[in-house]
Amino acid sequence: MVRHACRGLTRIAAFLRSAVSRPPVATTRSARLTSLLGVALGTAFLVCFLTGLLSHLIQHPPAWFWWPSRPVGLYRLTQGMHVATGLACVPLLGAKLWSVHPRLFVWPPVRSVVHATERATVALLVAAALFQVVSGVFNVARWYQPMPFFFTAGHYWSAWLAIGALLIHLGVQLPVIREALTSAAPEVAAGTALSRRGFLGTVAAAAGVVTVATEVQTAAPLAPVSLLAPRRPRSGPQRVPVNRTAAAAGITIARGHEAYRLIVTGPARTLSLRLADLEAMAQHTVELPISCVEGWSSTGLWTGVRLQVLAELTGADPRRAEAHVESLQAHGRYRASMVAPPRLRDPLTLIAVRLGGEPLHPDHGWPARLIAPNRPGVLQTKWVGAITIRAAS
Ligand SMILES: Nc1nc2c(c(=O)[nH]1)N[C@H]1C(S)=C(S)[C@@H](COP(=O)(O)O)O[C@H]1N2
Ligand SMILES: [Mo]
Repeated sequence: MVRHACRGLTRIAAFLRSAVSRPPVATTRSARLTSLLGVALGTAFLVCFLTGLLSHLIQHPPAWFWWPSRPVGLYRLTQGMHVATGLACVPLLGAKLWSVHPRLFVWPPVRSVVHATERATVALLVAAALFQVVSGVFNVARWYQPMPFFFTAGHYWSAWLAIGALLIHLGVQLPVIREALTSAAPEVAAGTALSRRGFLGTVAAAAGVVTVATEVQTAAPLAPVSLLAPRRPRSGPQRVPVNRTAAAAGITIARGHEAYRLIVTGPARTLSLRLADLEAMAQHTVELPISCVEGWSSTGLWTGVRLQVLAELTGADPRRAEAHVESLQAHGRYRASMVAPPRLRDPLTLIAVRLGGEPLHPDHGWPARLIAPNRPGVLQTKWVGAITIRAAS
């Protein structure tokens, strides 16, 4: 793997050297190369956009939206694809920009109104695409200092800018793209250090290496080559990675603390449950992944009480009930989440008190946490202190 990556980098370097030392490549080959790269980049970008949009809808569901509870690992797959295709865009975008860079600086900069509009669209597309890729990589690396804005909102809205600019760009360039892709591939000029096929191969290899080296944070068997992944699937206490630690969330309740109560409020009555009360209720064990929006995921064996049972105890009709689950954590964006009707009565939806047969580690949400099938990690609330059950509208 490393040897392949080194060879790939050497080839890219040789290619770039030959590129700066010679005049821009012949027009046909350049247009064809740009078009081929465009197809690869466009495909990766489209998959990334759609899976990202899906993730956004799951986290902020409008009334018409419905996301199933099965298969339990579907979000793990779609979000894995989102991060994988996003990372593949890094080398593809670099290569694409390189292949057109002489034309980005043509003189005069504006020839007509149409030309000016097209250039403005390309400028917007480049800026939005770079912003997407860079902010995404920073988020996966959990490096928030360089982002003085709320990551999710910035990443989401710039995605719309990028896709809009991309559609306009495609519309304008369609004749050129069609011509470039349908005409016979010309011979590669003698003396070129690296052929077009070699260049494309190198870019594909780079995209593959970057993707695999990061994405295997999801696939345990590939963990040893996961050089770029900030999370390993089996790292962390109880062999599950931790997103936010108890200390970082300001959770002060110590393990075994007698003061803990889970307050469950429903239509007929309010329950105040000690940890021992929860443990005395019927326990169920389920195998479910934590699937973080950052692309890492890890399967755990969770044991606890069904949320449906708690809802019924407060006099709610579980067919219509929804739950607002709140953390002991006082502040922070992910301190609460909603569980809508079909998922609330799902037998796999638990207020878990154990992970891998042991009491939850404080960083995994001791004394109790929510775990439900097929949803983003941000909605799997830790350190649950209060649950409000009400009839869904
Ligand atoms: N109260 C609270 N719950 C939370 C979070 C949080 O910041 N606060 N982070 C969420 C996120 S983003 C993820 S990915 C999962 C990770 O769970 P783990 O740390 O047990 O792996 O917890 C979720 N539950
Ligand atoms: Mo997360």
